[in-house]
Amino acid sequence: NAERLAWWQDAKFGMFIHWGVYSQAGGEWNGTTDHHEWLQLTAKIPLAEYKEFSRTFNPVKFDANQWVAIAKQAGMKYLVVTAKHHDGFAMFDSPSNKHNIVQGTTYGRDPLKALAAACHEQDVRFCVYYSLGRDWEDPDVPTGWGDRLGWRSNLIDFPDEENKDFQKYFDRKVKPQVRELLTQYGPIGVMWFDTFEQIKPHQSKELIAMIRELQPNCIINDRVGRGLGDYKTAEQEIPSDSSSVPWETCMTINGHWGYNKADEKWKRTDQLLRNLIDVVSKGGNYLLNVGPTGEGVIPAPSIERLDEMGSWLRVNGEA
Ligand code: FUL
Repeated sequence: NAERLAWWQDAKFGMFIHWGVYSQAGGEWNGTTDHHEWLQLTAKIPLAEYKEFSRTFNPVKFDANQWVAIAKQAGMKYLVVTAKHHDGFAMFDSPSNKHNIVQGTTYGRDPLKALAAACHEQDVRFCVYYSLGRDWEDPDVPTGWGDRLGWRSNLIDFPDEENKDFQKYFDRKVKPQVRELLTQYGPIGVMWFDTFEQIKPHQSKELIAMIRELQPNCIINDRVGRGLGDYKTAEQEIPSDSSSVPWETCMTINGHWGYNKADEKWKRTDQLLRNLIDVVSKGGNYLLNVGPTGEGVIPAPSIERLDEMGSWLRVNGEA
């Protein structure tokens, strides 16, 4: 474990990228403006309509080399991109499930291929985010717990929450897609799972075993299942003490993960640097998020801040 984690603990600073078909909306749907990567759920969009909307996704300005260069010059050593978020839409070429960017959009290409290649070229570790316990395209994903069962499920298309069978979804979608991610893009630095929700320990263990078999050096975060994985994930907060367990804080650079055009809550560069220093001083990693637009552009205020962080690190740090 320590050996596997060595590069990552040394890396300390990474770029999170929340990017999906939802990014096109910029957070706006039928006059309401606070949506984000949860658009399908929060705007109550039926799957068929969401699929139509996905069709129009065409990030003509997407430039993988530029994205990676932005991360690199900021001093970031790895990049974690949303391969599949809660909408269940694969932002990669997924032969096992049609709800994906190659088959389901005007764009018709695989941006993860380009990002993996650019990362390889620029010596930044390529990592992927995968929403495990929430998927609004598959009929068999019960979410939540107790009397909040169905809390984050697609109950519009699949209302029969009681009869959902996680195992079916796990066999039909999760395992094939995780295998695709681990075999189509060369080395994956981290499999960054989100939302363990209803997964059972034996299923998490099966997934971990598969990852270890395919890519023994791949690091797995704890959201693969309760108490499992290689490191602890903190979201939007920095723990008050250091810890002996490897950990990472992921954080937004403004107020949203996915692109929201009305969000002006940009954190100041000095605050971001203080956060980085705070995290690193406690032995953690800082995974700072950007939310590119539907066209594939990283918003200018994000680029500015990352530029400034990189300049500061070149003078004061080890970047
Ligand atoms: C959460 C998700 O629900 C958010 O959309 C985001 O991806 C964040 C990093 O993790 O659990």
